[in-house]
Amino acid sequence: MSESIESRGNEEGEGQNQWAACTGPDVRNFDYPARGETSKRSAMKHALFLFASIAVLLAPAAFAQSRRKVIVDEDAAGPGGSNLQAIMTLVQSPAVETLGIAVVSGDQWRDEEIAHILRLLEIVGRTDIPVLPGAVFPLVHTRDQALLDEQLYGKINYMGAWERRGWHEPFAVPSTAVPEGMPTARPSNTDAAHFMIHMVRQYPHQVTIVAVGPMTDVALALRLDPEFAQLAQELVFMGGSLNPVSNDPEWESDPRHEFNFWFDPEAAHIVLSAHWAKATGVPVDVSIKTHFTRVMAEEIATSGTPLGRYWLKYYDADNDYMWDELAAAAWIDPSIITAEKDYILDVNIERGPNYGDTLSWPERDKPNLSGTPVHVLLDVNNEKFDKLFVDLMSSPTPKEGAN
Ligand SMILES: [Ca+2]
Repeated sequence: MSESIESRGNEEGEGQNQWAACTGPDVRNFDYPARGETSKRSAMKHALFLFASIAVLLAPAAFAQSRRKVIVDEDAAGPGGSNLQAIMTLVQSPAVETLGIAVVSGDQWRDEEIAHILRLLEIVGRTDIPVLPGAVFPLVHTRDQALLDEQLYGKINYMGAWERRGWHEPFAVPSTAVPEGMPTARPSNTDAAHFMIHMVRQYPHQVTIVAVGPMTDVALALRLDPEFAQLAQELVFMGGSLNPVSNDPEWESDPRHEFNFWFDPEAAHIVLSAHWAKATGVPVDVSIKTHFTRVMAEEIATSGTPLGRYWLKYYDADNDYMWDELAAAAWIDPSIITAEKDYILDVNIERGPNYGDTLSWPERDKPNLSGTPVHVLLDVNNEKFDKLFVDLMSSPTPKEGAN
């Protein structure tokens, strides 16, 4: 048998989960309280946290406690590209504690994506950060439905894992699809939704969820734990499209079509209908104002780090929008954003030509049943954003325990 891992199933879910047979200890001990125990547990945790904080004040590592906690949920296709660059924007920041990296199907199937992010974590020496397998399939949407819709309503310009070009089965990880080399590191035994729930309960109101792929995992967490949205500090997502100014054919016939929402419309509807403590969205409108240039890749590579060499090696001028990096960077430094507006957002889940399209209303026009107003980011200071990104990627990767 070659290095390729044989196909183990089909889209209907038959076959074996590539990462399900992983063995070894979980990276976190779970202690999941029943509903109603949250406030008691929070009070106890608060007391413990206070005690720990005082102890830390006396310790030289006091700075470590001030780092902002994040879980990134990403469709981590690679090698290189926006998904992995966004994850590393968070991992590279000394001000951020990346609790875990959840991986969901979207741009590629989940198992191939897991291979890409694990290999990258090996390259930068951060395999201590848990990688959590998320949803392989959207809640309702299927590839067969998308192919049928294409016949009925016209060409769909981008289908991610469902593309005909480069197609492989969901649970296959062909070595040809992972040219950077197959990882030896393994993902966590814990799934993405349970990990996120556990973390927001362990650190109530302190964990930001950066959801920069389809929203399947976040929707599952919301359905499993009705307090999830309120216990998270903030939701930051890349998704949706309002009125993008672009000649790109992806939005020419349908400017409200955006991939993350369209791949799993029902999940996005669940997430946007939830009552978050705070929600921030990065739509296509502002994403397409950003470009990762070869000059930037070459500048990062002069740092001489393995990460710098990796970005330059896998630089792709045909996919240069910095979709997800912008979401991560704007959370780290909101001053890179120059225009934003609150909208109520939702997704069209009616079957038909506009299935998966973005719906939006300003506050004054909102429907009665609606979720949290979303701070929608609409413009960016490119010079400041590019500098932040290049500086982060040119820096040494924070060591284990420091991020
Ligand atoms: Ca993504």
